[in-house]
Amino acid sequence: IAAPDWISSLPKAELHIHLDGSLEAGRMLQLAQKNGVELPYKSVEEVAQAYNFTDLQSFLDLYYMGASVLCDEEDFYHLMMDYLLQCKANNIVHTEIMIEPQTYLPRGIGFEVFMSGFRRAMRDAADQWGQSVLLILSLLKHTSEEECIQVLEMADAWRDDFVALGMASTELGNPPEKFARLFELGKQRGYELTTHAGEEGPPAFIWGSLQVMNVTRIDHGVRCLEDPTLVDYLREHQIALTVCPLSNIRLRVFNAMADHNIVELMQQGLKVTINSDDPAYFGGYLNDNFCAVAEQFNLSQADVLTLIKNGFEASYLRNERKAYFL
Ligand code: ES4
Ligand code: ZN
Repeated sequence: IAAPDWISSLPKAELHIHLDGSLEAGRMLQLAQKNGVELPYKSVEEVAQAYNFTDLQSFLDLYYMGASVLCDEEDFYHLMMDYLLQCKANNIVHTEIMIEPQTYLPRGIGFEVFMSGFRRAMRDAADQWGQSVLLILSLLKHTSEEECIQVLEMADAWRDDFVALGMASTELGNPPEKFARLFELGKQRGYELTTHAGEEGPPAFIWGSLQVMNVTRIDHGVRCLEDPTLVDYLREHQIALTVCPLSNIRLRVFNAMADHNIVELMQQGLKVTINSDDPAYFGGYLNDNFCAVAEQFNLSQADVLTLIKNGFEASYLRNERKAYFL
């Protein structure tokens, strides 16, 4: 579906994007060949056929396999630049990108390798078209808190490159309480705090994220509607939810777009934003996500503008920069 021109042409912010989730099949196959990495696909068509997910874990298995083709500085430059070119095409003037070092570190790829590639692409995009980017250090819930703390300490040498600390990956079986100490250490270091919660997990995991991890933003959070007291809390504190509509359909959080609860979330007075999550895997970048929702629910122009404005307001930009975009 092509996003209507008036939505596509509006400047937007994106707050929930995993950089590894923007690795397109064509680039993945090219890098696999170059680096001698074995993949179970021979063509872009075969990749597309394999992307038939039943839940979050079935996606994550292919997502980590895809990222295994990334090896050297140039690979990470291309990964970042490919996504930043999509930002330009989607009129995403500001983006906050999750970087997941634990996907690379076990293969002996250090911060200096991937951060050099990311920084170079970010500098080129800023020079060429003024792209605004902030990075989020995203740690993985399926790993131990001890390992996460080690990565947090490694990132001390790159502290100025990251505005926030976040968490992603397997939610079920990994409650917020598992990462209380990690987030205490993140807070001490002055990071903004966010986490995935309430995607597959229950409202209790959103409560725990707020009260134990002390986050000020929730990635997904769509299951909050099951707990009216939680909805009141999220509304009163205007905690932003970074909702990812196409992701939620592809991972069967909702069966179809018609069943998505984004309109109810907005009607409850919550600070909802629209994001792409893993666009190369879920079949759409930011404009496709806006378009799918606007079309399905016949959103008014005012609703779309509110969603876009929420993206800038909930961003981690400094107030002066934020005011410039608003
Ligand atoms: C993710 Cl959709 C989603 N949920 C949790 N973790 C993730 N990592 C990448 N995409
Ligand atoms: Zn995500």
